[in-house]
Formats: sequence, C-alpha cells, structure tokens
Amino acid sequence: TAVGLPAAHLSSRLQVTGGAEYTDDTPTPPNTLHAALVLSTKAHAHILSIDDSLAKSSPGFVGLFLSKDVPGSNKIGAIIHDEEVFATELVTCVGQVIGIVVADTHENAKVASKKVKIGYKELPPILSIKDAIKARSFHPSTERCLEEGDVDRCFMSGECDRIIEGEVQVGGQEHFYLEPNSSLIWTIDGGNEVHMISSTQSPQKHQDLVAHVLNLPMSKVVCKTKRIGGGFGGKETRSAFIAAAASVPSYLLKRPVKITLDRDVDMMITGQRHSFLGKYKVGFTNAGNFLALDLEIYNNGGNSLDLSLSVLERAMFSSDNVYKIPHIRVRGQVCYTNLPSNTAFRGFGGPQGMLIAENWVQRVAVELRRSPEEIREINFQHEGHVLHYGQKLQNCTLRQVWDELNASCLFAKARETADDFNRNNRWRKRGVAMIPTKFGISFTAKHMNQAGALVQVYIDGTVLVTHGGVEMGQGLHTKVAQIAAASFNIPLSSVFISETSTDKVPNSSPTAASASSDMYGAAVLDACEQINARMKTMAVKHNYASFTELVRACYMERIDLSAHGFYITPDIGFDWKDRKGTPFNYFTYGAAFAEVEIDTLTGDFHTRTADIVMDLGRSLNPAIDVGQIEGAFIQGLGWVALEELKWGDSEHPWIRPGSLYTCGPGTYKIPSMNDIPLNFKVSLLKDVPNPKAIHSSKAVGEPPFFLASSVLFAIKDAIIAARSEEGHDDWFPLDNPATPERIRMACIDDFTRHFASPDYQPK
Ligand code: MTE
Ligand code: LUZ
Ligand code: MOS
Repeated sequence: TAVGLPAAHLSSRLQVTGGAEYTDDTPTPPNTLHAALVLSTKAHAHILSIDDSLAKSSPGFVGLFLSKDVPGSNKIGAIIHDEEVFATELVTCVGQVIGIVVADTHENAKVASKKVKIGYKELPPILSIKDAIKARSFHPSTERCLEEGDVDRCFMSGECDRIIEGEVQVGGQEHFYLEPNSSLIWTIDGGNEVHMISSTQSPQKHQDLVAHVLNLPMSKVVCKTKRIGGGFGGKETRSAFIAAAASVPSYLLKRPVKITLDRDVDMMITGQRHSFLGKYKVGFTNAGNFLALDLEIYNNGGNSLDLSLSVLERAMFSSDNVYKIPHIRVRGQVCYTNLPSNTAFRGFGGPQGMLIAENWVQRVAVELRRSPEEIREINFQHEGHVLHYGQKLQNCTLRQVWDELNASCLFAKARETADDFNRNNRWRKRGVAMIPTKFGISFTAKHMNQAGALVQVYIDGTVLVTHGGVEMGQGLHTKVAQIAAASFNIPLSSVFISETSTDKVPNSSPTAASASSDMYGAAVLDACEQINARMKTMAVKHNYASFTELVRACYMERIDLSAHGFYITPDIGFDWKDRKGTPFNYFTYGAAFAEVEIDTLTGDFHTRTADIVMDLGRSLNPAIDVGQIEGAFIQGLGWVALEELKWGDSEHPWIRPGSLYTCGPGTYKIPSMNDIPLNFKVSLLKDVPNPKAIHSSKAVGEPPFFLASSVLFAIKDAIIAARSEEGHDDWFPLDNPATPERIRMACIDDFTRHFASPDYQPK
C-alpha cells in the first residue's frame, strides 16, 4: 500500500521548475487594485492628524481607507480582540497599520502610502522583557503556574548539596518563509459575497475576521489556499490582519484588491518567534541528581496578545525537557511591549522552554566537573514518569533514541578526537554535544484538536480529497493522499488534493502544532471508510476487475460516492485551574549529536557533523519525514547560532526606537548552503509503532527543531577548551544566537582583554 512509502512530495516537480502557483502568481481579474499599508513609524504615540493631500495626487492613487471606513467591527485579534484593523487614536508599535492605500499598481500604491502624513505625539515605549518587568507591563490575565512537589521545602531541607541561580536570555527569530504574506480579495454577485485567495495557515481565520470586519455572515465569505511558500507558524494568525485590512477597499469599491507585502515590510510588521527570559534556581546533589527547580519565565508578547499565552504555556510544559525534577515550580507571564505582536514559530515556546532547561543542565555539569551528557543521562525520565503537569509518560522511547544515537555517533571516540585536536591547536577549537528532546503532540487548547475532510470519488475512478489542512511544503497533502490511496487500494496517482477551502470543509483549526497528518489523515480515512462501506454492498455481489468498474457499478446503483469525515483527538484535556491533566496525545522523541569547530580569533564556526535519531513511529513517508528533520534542524541552527534581530532603542538612537533594523537578508543572516553540516546523518528508530496516531505514525514537523541546540552546546564546549588555555574553568553564559562576536569575546585571551563586550541587549 501507499502508506509508509518514501513517495516524492506531490508538487515537488512543479515547485523546482517554478510552475507551482502561489497567491501572488494567481492571474488577477481585470480591474484589480493593488494595496499598500500606511504604517506607524512610532513605537508608542497618539495619532494627532492624518493628512492625505499629497497621497491623493500621487500617480495611480484610487483611495485611502481608515478606521472610520470599516463597515463592521474595527476590533480583531487571534483569540481575544485586542487589536484594531486600522489604528484609531493610539499606535503601540512601529509597523502598526493605520490605513490602506489602493492604486493601479503595487509600486504606485507603495509610493502613495508613503505620502500619507501622520502627526504624532510620542509616548515612551517599552521594548524589552526586562523593561516590561520593571514597569510591570504584562498582558492581562496571563500569570500562570505549574507545580509538583514542594520546591521551597526542598531548598530549605538541606537535601541539596548545591544550589545555583541564574538567568537565560533566549533570542527571537524571523520566520523568513520564502513567500511573503499575500491575499487577493474580490466580491461577487453585486458585492454581496466576498471571496479571497490567501497565503495562510488558517483560511478559516481569514474568513472569520473578514466577515467580522465587513459585517457579513461567515456563510458569505470564502477563503481558499492552494499552497503556501512556507508558514512556520508565521501565518498561523498574523496573515489574517493583512487580509482584513485589504478586504475593506475591495468591499467598498466592489473591486478586486491584491496585497503582497515586500520582504522588509513583512519582517517589520508580522512579528517573530518570542524572545524569552528565564530566571532559575536549581538544587542538586553531588552525584548530579536534580532535586528542585524554581523557574520564572517571561516572553515578549509585543503589542497584542495573539497566541503569546499559549506559547508561554507550551514553554512551561517543556521546561523539564526530558528530566526528572522531583520538586518543580514554573511560573510565567506574558510581557506587553511596544513591538509588533510576536507569534507562533515552529516549536511554539517549546524550544525556548527547553533551551532554558539545557542551559542550567550544562551549568550543573560544569559546577560538578562532569560531562553534560552524563548529567543528562542520569536524570532521564522513564516510562510511567508523571510530568509536572500530571501527564504520565507512556511508550517512552527516550532511552532507545539516546542509546541509538550514542552508538551511531560514537560519542566517547568523538570526545577523545576533539580533545586531541584541541591539545594540538591554539586558535581553532572543536566541541561536541548530545542533546535529547521530547515534544508534546496536540494543540494545548482542547477544542482545536478537531479535523474535517471531504472525499469525493468520481466515475472515472479518481478521487478528489479536500481537508481542512494547508500545504506549506511540509508534505501534508502527499501523506494524506497516501492514506486515501491505501484505503481504496488504488495508486497514489489516482488521488488528488487541489486546495484548502472554507466552503468545502468548515471551521478548521490552523494547520499547526505538527498534528495535521495525524488529524486530517484520520478524518480522510474516516470518509474513505464510509465510502468503502457503501461500495461494499456492490463489491460483495460481484468481483469487479478494477476500482473504476466498482465505482461505475455503484454509481449506476445510485450509491453516494462522497463523504464527510471527522476526527477528534481522544483522551486529552488540561485545566489551568487544576494545573494537572493530559494536554498531549503523545510525545515525539529525538536526540542529536553535533561536532563543531570554531575559529577563536574571528568567532566563526562550522558544523562538522550532525547526527540525529528520532522516533517517528511507523513513518507515513520516510522521505518527507527525513526532509522535515533536516529542515527543522537547519532552521533551528539559524536560531541558536546565526540569526539576530535588532531594533532601535535608546542606546542605538540612529535607528528609530522600536524599529526593526534587521529587516532583510542583508542584515539578518539565515542559514544557507554553507551552514549545512559537512556530515549530516538522520535515522529513524525501527519497530516502534505508535498506538496513538494514524497507521502507527508520529508527528514530525516541530519536534526536531530544538535538536539544533546541540550545535550551540558544541560551540560552548569548544569555547570551554579555548578558555582553559588561559586558565579559566568557571561557568560562563552563552545565550543564543551564538554570533561570531559572542563566540569571539567568550574565548578570553590577550586580545579580548582590550575590548568591552559588544553585546547588543536582546529585546
Ligand atoms: N515545513 C515546510 N516545508 N514549511 C513550513 O512552513 N512549518 C512547520 C512544519 N514544517 C513548515 C514545515 C510547522 S511550524 C508546523 S506546525 C508543521 O510543519 C505543520 O504541518 P504538519 O502539522 O502537517 O506537520
Ligand atoms: N498553536 C496553537 C500551536 O494554537 N496551540 C498549540 O498548542 C500549538 N502548538 C504548537 C504549534 N502551534
Ligand atoms: Mo507551527 S508553529 O504549529 O505553525
């Protein structure tokens, strides 16, 4: 059957030849207008005046639309409506939308939008987590706490041989999907209905917000998405406010409107991965066993709540990574700042929570003069372990993954080889590290764990599948088509998935949380099985030579060959009032080894080897899954070691406060060919069927992302070797991203003594 085969991504041929269509490639209807946003240039200010006189005479100008023009509600947001489509009186970040200009071309719209003059009265902005904490600037009702055991008693009892305290600053990350945000919106039937094509992970959110803003019933608004050129969480919610803004001129003028953001605008206004601040106090024994953790974490939410609370919650669930900590308390809160609202990004707070954990774990090892790998291993959680939020580990393959990695990377030998190299080289140093991970699969908001599908069998024996999930390059449609092909026992080429559309499958959750193949795969299978059951009445009567013949016979018998399928994830639920429950359906485990070499004089590094082992159950498609692991690892490598976001602030007054300086690839370094490890090995555990998901598979999209922290800790290991040449063997912090300047300055020597650390303070 098609399930389990390493089939090529169904649109790979089109994508590599440039034939694949994205939103901006859609041929525009005649009469189409192009839109550009009028954006705030201040981080925090009252709007005193809006002057459109210059814009009106700009070439090709057709109209400027502001909050007063919104036909329905101007209040929107992902979960709570704490945002405005167009700012009315106050702007709370640089890049906030104040209005939208439409013109005959994209260029003319941009030129005209820049001619709209806004008068401001500036207010002091809060930009960083630390400033937000100082000012007690938090999003309302976002205080959270998880607790197990008695942390305070343990610290007091004298059981801990040692207690350490410290801080970890975790940097953010730009999504840098190759396709920027884009929507094409038009009205039909005299302006009575609105249709759109959008680059989004959540067509349903676009439908919902456009209906809300235009005061239309959702039944008259349709959003379609064929594929998107990457989302990575960046289009889970933040695509929708752009479509909502563009729907206003389209509806009022009854003309098609297209909006495609330029890269710099997309980077400046649509938010990033949350930066985090972690403050830890850890108690442990001289033998290296963790006893108590008291942790406070904060994330930089930006100027609206969006998904920041869910991101914080997942970080809190992930704060143990894979370790037993008998007494643990994790408290968290979402900071309100005058930056564009931060949002979902692959891992959704999980990587940030786990990176904070691995930071103090590495420190415990340094304090005890033991290898971090050893400390990690002796504190592993096992089968049956009850996590700090009450969920019990079942089918835990952590140990298997770790042992297999150890055997594959020959860690002891790699350690020795690196030490040898370091003894013989003064200015180049090598480092190694092994990092484990577990990632909880399910949306932590229970109601989101539902999925619908529509399967239609045509009389030529071909099958059209539609489901609520969006294809963003992750291979979802390929996997789902494999499931349908296997169910009907027909070739993969007989199954087609054309697009995602709110009028075919309603009320879909965003395609996110890595669970889409689990959920839409199961929903599609449900529909296929309904049709199979109906066809069986014919199949038992006669032995048809082919699926097509059977289908024709069913059609002649007036048997319904279309079915709606549905799936809900069973047995999950977590309540923040009880603080205990089962938020996740299961966990995906993995571990990675990295070996790096740094140049201690320039701070440059490269990854010599990355070796990854993951448990993906019985993979639905190993070709796609290995690609997901490789992609996630390289994207994570960017986060831990290459990508640094910089905004203007009081110390950098030449950039406007709160304005993103790194808004393009010229100043923001994403991974490229040269950053791929020289040896890059990925393996999947064998014979580990997962009883919790479709065809015994496991979710893959986000779980490998955190494994790239092995590169960060290998860099740190190399820096340790450099510092020891100068007699420094104390613990030192190395926050992500480990940029060349940070690596260089951490390698203390005769030269660094002459310079102040050039550290840019993260936001
Ligand atoms: N892979 C590609 N090529 N492009 C993407 O945008 N997004 C990632 C991951 N892999 C992404 C990707 C994220 S953030 C998630 S949550 C999952 O894919 C979503 O898809 P899935 O649920 O089908 O795994
Ligand atoms: N989105 C969301 C997510 O809304 N809830 C989640 O739990 C989640 N997890 C991962 C990625 N996106
Ligand atoms: Mo992924 S962050 O769940 O879109």
